[in-house]
Amino acid sequence: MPTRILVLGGDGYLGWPTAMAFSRAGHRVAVLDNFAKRGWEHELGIRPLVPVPTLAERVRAWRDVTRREIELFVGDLIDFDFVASVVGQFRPDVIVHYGEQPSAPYSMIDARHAAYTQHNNVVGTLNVLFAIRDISPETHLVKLGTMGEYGTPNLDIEEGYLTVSSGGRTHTFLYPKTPGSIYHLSKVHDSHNIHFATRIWGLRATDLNQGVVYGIETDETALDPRLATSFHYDEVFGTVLNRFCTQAIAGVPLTVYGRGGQTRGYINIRDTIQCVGLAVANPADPGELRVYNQFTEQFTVVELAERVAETAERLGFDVAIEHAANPRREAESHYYNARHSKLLDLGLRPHLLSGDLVGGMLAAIAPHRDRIDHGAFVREVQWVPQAVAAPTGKGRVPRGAPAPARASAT
Ligand code: USQ
Repeated sequence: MPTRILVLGGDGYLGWPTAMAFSRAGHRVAVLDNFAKRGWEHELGIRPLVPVPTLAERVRAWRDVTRREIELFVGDLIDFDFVASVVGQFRPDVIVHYGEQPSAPYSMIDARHAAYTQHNNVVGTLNVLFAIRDISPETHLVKLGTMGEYGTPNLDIEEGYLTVSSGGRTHTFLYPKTPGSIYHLSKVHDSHNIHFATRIWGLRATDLNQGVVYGIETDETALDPRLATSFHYDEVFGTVLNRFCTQAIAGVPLTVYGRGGQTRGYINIRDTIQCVGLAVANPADPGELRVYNQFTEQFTVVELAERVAETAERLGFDVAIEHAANPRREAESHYYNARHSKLLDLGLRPHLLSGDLVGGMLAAIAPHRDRIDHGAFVREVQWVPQAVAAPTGKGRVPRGAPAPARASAT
């Protein structure tokens, strides 16, 4: 019997490829979205590199190409009645939850964007938890968390939990979190709420603490140009390797922020799909919050820039690396050793960042070179605006930032 899988944020960079992969594997799949990400794009004056048809068009294209159906629910996770009605109607065995505002810079624009991000993400997830509790308590929640929840502590990062001994007694806690943005904090709050729901209500959940994702293609997006995913290279929604590859094709310097010793876990988009598949195939028990650290390799930002530059130069591009002033407040040189063995134990077969892989990304980006907006690379969102550093200054008004688009899923 195919599993019934509901993908929240099914219009997004990861949600859409995940939905297609589950559908192709024979599961019954529904996507839910409120198209908030498309609103944020309008708000900031940015667009994905590759044209992305509407979600309804992509669902139709999927039917044309594969003869498979993906069901579509349009609405907002902030609206509990809507969430409850979808859970009641679709009766998912699994909910894969990508339906959040996913950008650290977006959350740091100003007070409104910070409050919006936390309200949207935390309340949306709370509504999902209550809908599962009240309507479908056997449903397994697979929630996309982030490695950034942990921050960069000066000790090894365990996979979810830390056992502490004090005064002759021992207890295991969720690993302490010291994140570096309001967005990452929203995911920390989610993790605590999900932990509560498993401890107090006996729900089953898996929290995937994912590293920085890169990549433009999956097996399913490659089937037809209409199935492309929303690939961003701009300052707000573009993750660093996607930005560096696009900068290399655009012929502008790769923007390493500060000294570039910031170390993070990285994962290919194809491996995101594998990992979510492994989490779905190995459900948590009732009352359990299972936590996986979902990345495959650690790099500093400088190492990433050098890898991209090396491959791009081999392919005939002229690439410079710029050490730009860091708009963020983060350690630029630090200890980092995060465990990530549980998904490997379940059978993850990583696509590692080889020269060929970078070359493949550059080749996929190159045909869209004329669509690259050089203005989108610009750094404007400051973690500590000058107006804050100087006590007499006034609050900074960010470029074209009206009220954030209402709603939730990406
Ligand atoms: N960075 C640069 N130059 C750039 C862009 C970024 O040096 O042009 C640096 C940042 O300062 C940071 C690192 O690269 O040290 C990663 O930045 P990022 O923008 O790729 O990733 P981040 O803001 O941490 O967020 C992204 C996703 C988020 C996810 C997170 C995973 O947007 O949804 O949760 O990666 S993690 O970083 O492990 O928390």
